[in-house]
Amino acid sequence: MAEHYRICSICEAGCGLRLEADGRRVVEIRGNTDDVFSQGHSCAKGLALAELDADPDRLRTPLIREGNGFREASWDEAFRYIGERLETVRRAYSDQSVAAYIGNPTAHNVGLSFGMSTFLGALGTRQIYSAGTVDQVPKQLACELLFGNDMAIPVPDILRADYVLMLGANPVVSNGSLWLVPKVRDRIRELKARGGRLVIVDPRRTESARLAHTHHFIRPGSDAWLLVALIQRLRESGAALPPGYPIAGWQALMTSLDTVRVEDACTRTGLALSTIDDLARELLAARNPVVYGRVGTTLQRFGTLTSFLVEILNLLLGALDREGGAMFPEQPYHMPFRPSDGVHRGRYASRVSAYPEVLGQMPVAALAEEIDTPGDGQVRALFCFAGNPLVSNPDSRRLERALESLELLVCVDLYHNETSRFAHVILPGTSPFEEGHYDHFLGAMGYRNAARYSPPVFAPEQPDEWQVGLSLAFASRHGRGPSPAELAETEDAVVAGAVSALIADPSSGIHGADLQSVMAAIEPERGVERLLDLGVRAGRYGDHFGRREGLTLAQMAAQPNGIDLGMPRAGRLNEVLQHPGGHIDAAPALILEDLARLTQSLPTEGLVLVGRRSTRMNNSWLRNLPMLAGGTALCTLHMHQQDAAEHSLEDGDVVCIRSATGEVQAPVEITDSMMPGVVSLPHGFSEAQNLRQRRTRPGANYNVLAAAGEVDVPSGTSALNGISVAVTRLVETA
Ligand SMILES: Nc1nc2c(c(=O)[nH]1)N[C@H]1C(S)=C(S)[C@@H](COP(=O)(O)OP(=O)(O)OC[C@H]3O[C@@H](n4cnc5c(=O)[nH]c(N)nc54)[C@H](O)[C@@H]3O)O[C@H]1N2
Ligand SMILES: Nc1nc2c(c(=O)[nH]1)N[C@H]1C(S)=C(S)[C@@H](COP(=O)(O)OP(=O)(O)OC[C@H]3O[C@@H](n4cnc5c(=O)[nH]c(N)nc54)[C@H](O)[C@@H]3O)O[C@H]1N2
Ligand code: SF4
Ligand SMILES: [Mo]
Repeated sequence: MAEHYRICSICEAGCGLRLEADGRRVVEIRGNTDDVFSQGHSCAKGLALAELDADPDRLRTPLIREGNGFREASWDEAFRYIGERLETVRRAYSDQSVAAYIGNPTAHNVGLSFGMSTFLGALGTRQIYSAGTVDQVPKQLACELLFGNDMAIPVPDILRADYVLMLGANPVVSNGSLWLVPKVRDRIRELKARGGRLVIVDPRRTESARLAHTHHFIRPGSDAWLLVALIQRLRESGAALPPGYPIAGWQALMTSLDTVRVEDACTRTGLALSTIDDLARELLAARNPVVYGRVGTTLQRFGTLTSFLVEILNLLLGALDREGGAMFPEQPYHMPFRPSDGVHRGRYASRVSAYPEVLGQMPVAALAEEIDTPGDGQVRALFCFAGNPLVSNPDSRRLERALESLELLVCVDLYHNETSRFAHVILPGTSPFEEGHYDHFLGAMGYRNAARYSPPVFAPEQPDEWQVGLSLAFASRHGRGPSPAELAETEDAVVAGAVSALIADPSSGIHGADLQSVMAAIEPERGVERLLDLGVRAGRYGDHFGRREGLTLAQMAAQPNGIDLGMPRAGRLNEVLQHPGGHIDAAPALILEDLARLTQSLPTEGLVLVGRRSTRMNNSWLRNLPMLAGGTALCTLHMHQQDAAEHSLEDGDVVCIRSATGEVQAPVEITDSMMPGVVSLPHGFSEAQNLRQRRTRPGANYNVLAAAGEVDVPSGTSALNGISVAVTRLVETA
């Protein structure tokens, strides 16, 4: 038996795990109690990683479509097939007829993420889509507008806060999002033990709400009304923007907000005036208040405006960039900021519905129509990296027909999923135990700062995902996969490019260094680890290649429990602000315009649908592992007793849920945890069979109900929460 350490790569909590292995087989997994960041935390999903690793249904060989099925193929054959088809499509149409979709796990897989980026660079297409526009892009756009920096995302300092107002987030189940907070239950208990309060605003009394001091129901999509009302009430009570924030447009924003009537906020949110007054009073009285919003505030009609107002409220409370407030944590890896050359939105638009580009991508709301609408620039080929858009994106039925019509669909995935039923080639991803792990994308969003890296537990039995990305980049140029020497050459060129970029970057620790000596210094690391070593050593805690004492990747690898880097530092605004004037922009035109859209919008009528997550799934995957069967992973429609009575429904009745876009079926679960008038269905399920995941549990695909055209206008992000639905009984209970 051998003991190994591994950071779980499934979600943002990044739990440190301790594995017992018998040769190549992991026989036991436990949370690592010595981990400086996660302190022993783990959930059922992390513990099921051994099952995932050993799962016979996990893909291990490339598959090529043949008739109605797939046949196994060699990597060489798969890359040649892809290279040739890609060439045919580009010749027949154009570079813009090739699209890519970036799925959520790429954010937790540094090899895949960096390899894929090289490939996307080689493609040169603007048709780039990602799970971001069914997730966090509104928050990133809000930060881009405010700070000129979409990656400057404030995080609640839960260890020092004494009042946390949380909108549309359920960290007890999700383990935090754009906020790395393993063991959140303990953090909430500690907050309460020191006399602090967690207040949750959510149309469902969630698992987190049960631990909170107070919970308030809110009508879906109406958080912006509440936030404006709170800002008004606070100002009426004498609160003013604390001095010291470099800010432009504050007064202009306040004048615009004054057009909203607090009484209207009550009608829209369903909150009593006295509740809003109480919240305002409590926020004002708190010493260290902080406001945080997540999926419920981004995946809705006013995602950008709501995310923006969360930070405006944090500013008014003096919480932004202050201890106990909404802070900007740091990570070892040097993540270069985007150039501060204006807001990265609307520099071009999508072909069919003219959705503005957002942070270099197209909203997924445009994906199906870009594929199924003929004309110049029509998408004919799609590369899908660790994603399952057929289940996670809106209007699944239309997207299904669109995917079926593609001339080339390539999926890189651990499993055969709903989307890859229509693939021409499926390339298997590496088992999590066969790749190194470092949270490069989200590392600067921790509840405290830490340096943590896991090397691969086992040597990969196939090309790792970094190599797959580089090989695809090679195939897109040469029509075939690379030889080992060509792969090494491609890798060297990519690494040299990254070194040059850091040398040219004044914010990196190796600004102006010599290319050859840096290349030589990172030479001992291989694969994507070479890039990680580079980024760590050039970063905030790095050794700057001998310019000072500091971290290297090897040092991090030598500390399997991680290295604690302390509490987030206050006063980082000047570092993160990227607007040319070095100020916060409180009144961007996009936000002022959207405020008008809010006040002119009509309330949603009738029953309204929102989503929920289960501890035993991660979005659409992990539905197949025996350890994760049962429990809370049930695809039921949660409904309040009052609504059930009005619809003559009983617990367990199978209902048809109908929206303007589609219909699905699910059993009803009557519960007082729902706000009357709001029903909840988890996302991630589907009815599809034949997925080569023999044990997958079927269920209703939520996103069949979601209209592609319903978006948060500034960001194009899909409004997947707050869908008007009709619910009718389908089958009598037995
Ligand atoms: N209605 C509704 N829809 C939603 C949401 C919601 O709340 N409600 N949430 C949205 C959110 S927040 C997100 S992030 C998206 C997610 O949307 P997607 O990213 O499109 O979908 P996932 O279900 O995360 O699928 C991930 C796929 O990656 C594969 N995979 C996992 N790990 C790896 C790996 O290391 N390598 C490779 N190659 N493949 C891997 C899995 O097998 C799975 O097939 O869904 C969104 N959709
Ligand atoms: N177990 C598990 N963990 C996960 C995932 C998973 O699928 N399963 N997914 C991971 C991913 S990709 C992400 S992005 C995170 C998401 O992390 P969270 O945002 O914490 O997760 P959700 O559970 O979707 O919480 C959203 C909440 O918003 C509420 N809500 C819906 N509409 C509204 C609204 O209009 N206003 C308000 N105030 N609330 C609303 C819902 O009822 C729900 O409770 O979780 C991550 N962690
Ligand atoms: S909470 Fe669960 S899925 Fe998330 S990192 Fe920890 S063990 Fe993995
Ligand atoms: Mo997500």
